[in-house]
Amino acid sequence: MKSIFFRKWKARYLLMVVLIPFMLAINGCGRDFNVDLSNESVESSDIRDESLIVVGVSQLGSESVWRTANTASLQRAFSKENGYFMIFDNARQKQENQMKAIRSFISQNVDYIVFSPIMEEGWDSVLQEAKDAGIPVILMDRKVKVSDTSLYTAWVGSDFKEEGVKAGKWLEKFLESKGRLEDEVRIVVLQGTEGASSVLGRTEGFNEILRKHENWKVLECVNAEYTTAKAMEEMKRMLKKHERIDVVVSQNDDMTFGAVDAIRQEGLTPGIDGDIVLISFDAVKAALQMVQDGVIGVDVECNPDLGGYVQAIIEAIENGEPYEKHTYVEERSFTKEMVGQYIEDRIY
Ligand code: GYE
Repeated sequence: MKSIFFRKWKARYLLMVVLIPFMLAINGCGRDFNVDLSNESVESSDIRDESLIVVGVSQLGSESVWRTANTASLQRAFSKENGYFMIFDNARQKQENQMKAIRSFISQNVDYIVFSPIMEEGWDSVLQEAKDAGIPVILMDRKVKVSDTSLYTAWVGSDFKEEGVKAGKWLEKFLESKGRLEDEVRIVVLQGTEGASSVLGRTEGFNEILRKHENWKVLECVNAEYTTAKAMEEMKRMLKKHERIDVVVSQNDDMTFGAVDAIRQEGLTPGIDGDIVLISFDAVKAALQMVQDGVIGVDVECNPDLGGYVQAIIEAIENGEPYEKHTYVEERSFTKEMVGQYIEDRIY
C-alpha cells in the first residue's frame, strides 16, 4: 500500500499522462493510447481531486453481451463517486494489446491493475513486472496459469467447470424426460476463444458427464470465437456436413444466437420440442427470452457483475483487512419452467 503523499503526487502525474494523449486523440493525432472516457466528462474538478484511487483496467475485448455487461459493471464500481479514477483499455481480443496496456499502467504507476486475461498462458513476465513495481493485480472473469500464484493478488469469477457439469446434467435429465436416454445423441460443440478459462472449464465439466454416456457422440467441437457471426458460419457448415445433429452445446449466448439463425435458415426447428436442442451459457436477457419460448433448453448462468467484488477486494487491501485470494460468484441455471420470474429484472 502506498502513502497518501505518494498517491497525490501520482494522481497529478497520471492525470497529465492520461489527459494529454486523450486531447491529442480528439485532434486526431493520438494513436495507441486507448482511454474510454465516454461516460466520464473530464472536468477541472477531476484534475484537482487527488484522493482518488487509480485503477488501470485491461478489458480483453467487446465480443459479447456478457463482456459489455462486465465492462459496465466495472464502470459502475470504479466511478468518481466511489472514489476511483479508472483508466480503461480495450485489448480487442489480442493478448499483446493486453500486455501493452498492463505495461502502460505500470509505467503510469497506477494503484491497482484489474484485468480479464484473454487466455490462461503467457502472463508470467508481465505479472512479474507489476509485482516488482509493487502494484497489486486483481484478475476477474478468466484465470492465468502461472508457476507462482503470488504474481497476482486475487481473482474473482465463475466456476466454469461447474457450469459445464450443470449443462451435462441438464442434458441427462432432458433426454430421460423424452425417453431418449438410451438413443444415440449426436452433439456439436461451439467453443469460445482458444485457451480461455471459460472454454477450458466448460469443456472439462461437460466432458465429465459426456464420458458417462457411450451413446453421446461429439461430431465436432469447433472454435467459434464467442461471436454470433462465426457461430452462424460454423453452424451452417456443420448442418451441411452432418446428416443429423441432435444437440448444440454453445459456450455463450452470442454464439447461440448465430446457431439458432443457421438452424432456421436450414429449414429446421431449434428447441426442446424441435429438431435440435440448444444448451447455452451466460444467461443474458435476450437468451432468457428464448429459454421461455423453448428455443434454448437450458441457459447456464455466468455472472458478469464482477465490479463490486473487485472493489470490495481493493477496499480490504486499502484498509489492511483480510480478503479471499479466489472468489467464486453465485450462479444458477435457467429452464422454461422457472425462467419467467427472472427476465424482467435482467439488466443486460
Ligand atoms: O461467457 C463470453 C465472453 O469468459 C465468462 O467470455 C467469459 C466469457 C463469456 O465473451 O460471453
